[in-house]
Amino acid sequence: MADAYAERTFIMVKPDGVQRGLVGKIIKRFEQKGFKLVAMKFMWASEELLSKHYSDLSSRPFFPGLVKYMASGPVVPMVWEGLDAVKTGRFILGATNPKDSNPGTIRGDLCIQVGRNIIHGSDAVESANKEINLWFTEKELVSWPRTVDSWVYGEN
Ligand code: DAT
Ligand code: MG
Repeated sequence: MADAYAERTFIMVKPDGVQRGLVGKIIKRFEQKGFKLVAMKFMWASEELLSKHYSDLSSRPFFPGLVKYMASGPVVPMVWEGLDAVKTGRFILGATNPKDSNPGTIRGDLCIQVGRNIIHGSDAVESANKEINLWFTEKELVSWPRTVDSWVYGEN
């Protein structure tokens, strides 16, 4: 398959998404779109890891609250692969603030408050690579052939 189909994005169900029982619903949206799951785990992340994950936002007033919230319960970090996975992933998530997220998006349909917006998604290929390497080891990233790809991408 073409290299363009191998773009990867880092998606994570946040603690409120886990507590509210939305993990399956969120996974389903990426799965049914046609993206390929290449890594996933269930873990309780440390404040240290989360501070690294959100290091770009460290000067923002909401940063301490953000890290505390993200460390308040288990999360589900994942890597999804496919054509334009990063950009399309952001569309599937919807705008950062749920009041601006379109209906049909995860945030538009399933949450209300910016500080409890249930899901993270990488905003660029570069940040996706940084985040994937922060949350997963090389061994945990599973490259696998998928026979349905010829139907998803039309190269049959
Ligand atoms: P995104 O998660 O859409 O990439 P971001 O990277 O700008 O958004 O911010 C990371 C998270 O921080 C975001 O999902 C929710 C939280 N956040 C952003 N702006 C906020 C604000 N003004 N008040 C409280 N939390 C905020
Ligand atoms: Mg972001």
